[in-house]
Amino acid sequence: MTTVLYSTQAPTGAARLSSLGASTGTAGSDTPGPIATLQLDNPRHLNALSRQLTGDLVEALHRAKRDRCRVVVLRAAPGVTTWSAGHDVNELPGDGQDPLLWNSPLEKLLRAVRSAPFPVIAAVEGGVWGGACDLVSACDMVVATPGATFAITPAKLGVPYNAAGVSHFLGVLPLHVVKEMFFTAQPISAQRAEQYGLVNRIADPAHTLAEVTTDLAAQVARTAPLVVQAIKAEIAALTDASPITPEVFERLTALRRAAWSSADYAEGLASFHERRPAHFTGK
Ligand code: KGA
Repeated sequence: MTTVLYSTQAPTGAARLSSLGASTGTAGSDTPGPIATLQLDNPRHLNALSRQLTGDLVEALHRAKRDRCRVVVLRAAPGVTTWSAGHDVNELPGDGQDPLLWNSPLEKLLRAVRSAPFPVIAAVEGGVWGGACDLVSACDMVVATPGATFAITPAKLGVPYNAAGVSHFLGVLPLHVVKEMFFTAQPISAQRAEQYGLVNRIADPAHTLAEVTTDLAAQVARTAPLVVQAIKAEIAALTDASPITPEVFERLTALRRAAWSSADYAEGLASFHERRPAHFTGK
């Protein structure tokens, strides 16, 4: 059972969603269209970014590459109130390990989006939480409904976010907004996200999110794919560049280790499971 639906379509054609394993072309054809749509499809778990769902998304991105798609749309089912609840909290380690290791499933997914040879457009409806906000930030463009919200929640859960993740947010949002979002863990509206440049377009009520997103994707699909691929790689290389000395890296790691091995980390996870606010003591 996959947790992602996959389809391709021509810029003017209708999408036909299927489970990831099934063959799919544009409606009425077996030839893949240039626009691939990946739909998060685990509503029972609020599309939490579990090992399975992140793995399915990476596989779907590979498939879009094999299908020679020129642009990918990443969305949830129409009408959801939660686009994704973020990292699957049940899969965060409780045994003194770094919760966000380089090779963790979410990190692999973020790298797959950033290194994909085509633009990935997030089509957002509902709440985007924690690691899902990182995923949306890793996308190349974002279209949102007026009611969409975005929250960066590690400080609410006691999870010391890693420097790579923080740098992703610094790449798409102003400094003080990043600080506000990390330090308060409160959601910001789609309107604020658009004002800051995280969101490219808000779908106005006269058009559906799918229409606005497909219109944007169709424009990308008509441009020169090798140029788009090269420029995406150039932008990634230029925005990834952040000089950190080994000493600074070690200091940041020590600060993070102190957090993930603290009683507060256990308290953050316990508060989530017990559905109560966390009481953090700094120990
Ligand atoms: N991981 C695993 N299960 C989750 C989950 C998550 N991130 N979020 C929600 N669930 C489960 C929840 O335990 C419940 O399970 C079900 O989904 C419905 O949630 O039915 P069960 O077995 O009890 P709920 O809370 O009843 O739904 P709701 O009232 O509609 O509220 C939806 C939201 C999204 C507002 C609420 O569930 C919520 O606040 N979730 C946590 C959001 C969050 O803070 N995510 C960040 C996860 O951490 C993360 O990404 C990292 C790595 N980080 O921040 O550093």
